[in-house]
Amino acid sequence: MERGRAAAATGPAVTLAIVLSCTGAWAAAANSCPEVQVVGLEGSDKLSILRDCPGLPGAAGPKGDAGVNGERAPRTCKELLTRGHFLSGWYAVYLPDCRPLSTLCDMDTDGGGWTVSVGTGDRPAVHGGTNELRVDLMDLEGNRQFAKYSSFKMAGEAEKYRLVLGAFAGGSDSLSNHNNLAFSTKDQDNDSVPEKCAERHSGAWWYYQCHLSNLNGLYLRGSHETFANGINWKSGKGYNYSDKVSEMKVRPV
Ligand SMILES: [Ca+2]
Repeated sequence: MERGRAAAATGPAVTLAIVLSCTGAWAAAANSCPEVQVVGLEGSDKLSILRDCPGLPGAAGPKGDAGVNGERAPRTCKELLTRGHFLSGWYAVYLPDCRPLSTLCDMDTDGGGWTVSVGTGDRPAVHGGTNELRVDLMDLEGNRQFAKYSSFKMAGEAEKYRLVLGAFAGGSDSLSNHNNLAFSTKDQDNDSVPEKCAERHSGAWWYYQCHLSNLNGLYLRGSHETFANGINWKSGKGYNYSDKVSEMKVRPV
């Protein structure tokens, strides 16, 4: 997936999908309603009104595709894979409130079932439980590198989306040194130097002073003379080479 990008300025979009049933919400709301009130109309009692309740459901919509008997909506790419979806691409996965979320699934790499982060400043949508992390990089010639970590999550807003990274588990590591650091953006300077790493390096990342990796850096298409402001991975092609493709992807363990 090729991404033309501008400098990352947005905060991280974190979606925490917790294991919840996708049924029962309507029933709970209905049970809390007051009783049906029958109100007379000009001496007649034919008009029934539901007071202080949600309106009645509308007419049924068109019939959807048949579901799989006894299975709830898929919440992760890994669940889709186990249900026989072997092709990489965009799928609907479902949030705890049953809303569908269009999600890019990598069903090919390293066993498949990876939920891929897309978009500047976004980090992977993390589902409840432990998720492993994989970073895949590709240069302009199609050479690939990767890094894998036993677990990944981002702390909440109160902790400035601190990186909580598990053990390095293979490939080429340029992220472990960023563990436990807060996320910095152009507008949120949470690094450990007086200047703003996010501005200096044109990205949004878990900077300290400032980085060994910068996957939200500028899309500079290969070698660049400017220092460390591209899509850089220090242990890969270094501070003066911007990879063509960078993907962060998570998979439930
Ligand atoms: Ca600073």
